[in-house]
Amino acid sequence: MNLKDPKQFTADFMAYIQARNPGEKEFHQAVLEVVETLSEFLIKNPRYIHSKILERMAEPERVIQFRVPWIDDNGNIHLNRGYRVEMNSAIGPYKGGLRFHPTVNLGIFKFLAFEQVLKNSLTSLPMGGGKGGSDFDPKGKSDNEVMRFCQSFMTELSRHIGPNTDIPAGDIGVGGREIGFLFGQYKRLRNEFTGVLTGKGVGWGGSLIRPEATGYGAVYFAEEMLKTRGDSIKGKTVAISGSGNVAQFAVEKVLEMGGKPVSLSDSNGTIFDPDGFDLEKLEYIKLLKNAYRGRIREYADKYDVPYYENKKPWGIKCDVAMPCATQNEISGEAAVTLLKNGCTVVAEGANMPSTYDAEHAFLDAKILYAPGKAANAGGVAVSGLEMTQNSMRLSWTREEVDEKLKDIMKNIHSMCLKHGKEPGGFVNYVKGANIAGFVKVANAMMAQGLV
Ligand code: NDP
Ligand code: 2IT
Repeated sequence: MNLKDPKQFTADFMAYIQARNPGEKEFHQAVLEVVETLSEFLIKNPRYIHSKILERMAEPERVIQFRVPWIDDNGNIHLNRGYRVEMNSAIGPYKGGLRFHPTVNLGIFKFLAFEQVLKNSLTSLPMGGGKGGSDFDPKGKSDNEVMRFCQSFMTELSRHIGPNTDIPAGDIGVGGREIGFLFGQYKRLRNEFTGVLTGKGVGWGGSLIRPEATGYGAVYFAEEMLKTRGDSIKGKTVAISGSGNVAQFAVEKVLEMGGKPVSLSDSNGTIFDPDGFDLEKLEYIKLLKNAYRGRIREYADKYDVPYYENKKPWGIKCDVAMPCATQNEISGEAAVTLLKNGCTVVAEGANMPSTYDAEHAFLDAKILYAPGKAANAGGVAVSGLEMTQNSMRLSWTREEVDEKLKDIMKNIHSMCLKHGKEPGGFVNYVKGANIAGFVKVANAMMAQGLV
């Protein structure tokens, strides 16, 4: 390992990661984005290098992979694969979402878990990092099929999790319905009513504002960034991708703050509403996506607005872009288009939605660019608040939780400024978030010895 030149240090470290984790391209990308912003800091603080902290952080403490058999409504047997990557427990029990999507694999869960460790550290709450899920596709399945799948999945997962060990939550394909089925099965197997999952219904241990938290938090973060340039969301045109949990509540908060959200998408295409959404249109979107589980194209039919089949929203002229669907949804080319069209703020609601090239295009253009681990930390932060409420056996009001969420997002923003400000005043939020997130976990690992 080269201990003098940050670029060579990064190259050496990545050669090690690639050799050790062959073929896991999303994991390589997530580690690269961290190492290249940390290398200078590490060279100045060699104690972390000598203790092999980064190597240890990039090696999951435990990986669980299991078989998930289930029966559909017609009596046919199906087989899926379940995963839980327990990445790091230096500052608290493993914490992070479950993703049900046919495209997942171990490398994707490792990237998500690696990011989660740093994100959870940024929230200032005592949570380690983990991630899991399955290649099960909830699309087109009946409620009973989803329930049987969740019960089978939890039957194995329940051996590995617990309110002081590992606390899963939702992510893509896992919302309130799935958390309910998973919780019910855990409770039945263990004969214990505990806060083992977050994102629960408010009537049975869930926190107010948890469904809203990721989208709201990402908009609060965008507002904090704009403040540094004496500006605000008010009056800004905002292009949003996705149409699930994060995207819907990003739209809601942008509207509340006087911005103009104009797009949403799903894996089939993008809708563009030149007049912007309003609360009534948003109600329709929520009904369409959450109750009918329909496609976003149906919005374009109803409101007679353009629908771009198989396209993402990044060709739409906007001031602010909020990718809220999935990883690598902004290509380098799309980033250049966004910049050319005058976009000056990118706040990532999704995890790693910008490709490596897109990220570097945003950084080179010196726009206000917030990586997911900072901008979307509001979701897991309110999950942390849900855990606190469960432990205390009480529940806070909407206002109390929202106030805490705002404070946490502001605090993450301040930490990014502290560690990411470059000579000349530009704030590299990627660097800021990575260093701030790393230091807390690294110091805890150093204090706890070689484990
Ligand atoms: P949802 O399942 O509610 O919504 C996901 C949305 O993204 C859907 O519109 C979906 O379209 C689209 N999408 C998913 N996969 C793909 C794909 N491969 N290609 C194109 N579109 C896709 O998930 P969330 O809103 O919860 O999650 C969105 C993002 O936010 C993810 O990156 C997640 O990791 C991240 N995140 C979520 C948090 C949370 O609290 N839920 C917290 C922090 C980050 P379709 O219906 O066609 O699949
Ligand atoms: O990516 C994420 O931060 C989440 N999916 C939320 C995790 C959580 O435990 O609430």
